[in-house]
Amino acid sequence: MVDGFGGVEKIWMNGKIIDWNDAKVHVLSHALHYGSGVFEGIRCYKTDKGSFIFRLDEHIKRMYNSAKLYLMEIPFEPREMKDAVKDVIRANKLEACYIRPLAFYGYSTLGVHPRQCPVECIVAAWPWGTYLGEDALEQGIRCTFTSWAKIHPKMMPVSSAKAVGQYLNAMLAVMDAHSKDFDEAIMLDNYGYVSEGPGENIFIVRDNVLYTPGLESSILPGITRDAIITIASDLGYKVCEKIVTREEVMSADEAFFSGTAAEVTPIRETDGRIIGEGRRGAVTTEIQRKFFDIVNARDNAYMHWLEPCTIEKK
Ligand code: PPE
Repeated sequence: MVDGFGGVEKIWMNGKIIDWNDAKVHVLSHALHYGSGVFEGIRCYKTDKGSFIFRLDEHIKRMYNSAKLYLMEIPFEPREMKDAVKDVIRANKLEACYIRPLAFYGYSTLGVHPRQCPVECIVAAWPWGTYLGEDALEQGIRCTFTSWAKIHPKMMPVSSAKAVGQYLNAMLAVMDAHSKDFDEAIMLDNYGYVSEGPGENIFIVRDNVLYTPGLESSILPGITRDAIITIASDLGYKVCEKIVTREEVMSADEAFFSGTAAEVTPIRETDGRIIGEGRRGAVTTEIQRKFFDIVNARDNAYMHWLEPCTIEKK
């Protein structure tokens, strides 16, 4: 008997809510051999006004676009996938959780071309606290520039698709950082410019202006990144998407990661260089506070980013 993450008991698989322990695939499934899947990471927040899923439509839209780029046909409508997300949250009575939809080529034949392999879909959800450690959101984290370059869009559609196999590149980066006792890696692109973290976008602050690498730097254009650009602009900050060099990160007044799992995580050091004052800076604090106000339904101006999900109390 396997325990579900955080005691979760149910998973949505191919249209049905089933027991966590029954959500299995054959070892000769195509995705296991070739990384042929597309996925999303979404968060649902428990607020004073009920539970809300952050930017669900945008995540579902990105998932279908990821599938399109890999010529994969998801055998459910986006509307059904949205319902699946809510169904799995409700089935587990999860007031706050991380949600993982995944579509992948399953079991039929092997060989790189997926041919008649069925496209299988799951949506799992479980409680997931801070991504980069207990104190990360307040104290900030220590990063290293890994020597593993981010995959270039000429090699795979990294700037639009969130695909399973692409994360081998990210895995090497994280393992490299951890082996050197850093909390997280920062990846450079094929040309040596700053790209992103293995699972996060990066922002720096200099003289009260925010800078973040653009699409030309092999980034996944994160939905949180998009939210941060909007939030910062609404707060009156200038936000500039441009090529960012490693030394600009090292010399910045502040730096932070953004992402669904990472939320807004300050970066306080890279490779022995203290960033700013070595702790969460003033601009990061203001943006982070606004972000948490928004996801916790405390800011009426951004309620259109929140999808309600009513959950029966346990
Ligand atoms: N870049 C990459 C490579 C990435 O994987 C993510 C999300 C982001 C940027 C931020 O995108 P968004 O979540 O839309 O703001 N990474 C997901 C996976 C994390 C994991 O460890 O698994 C996430 O945050 O859910």
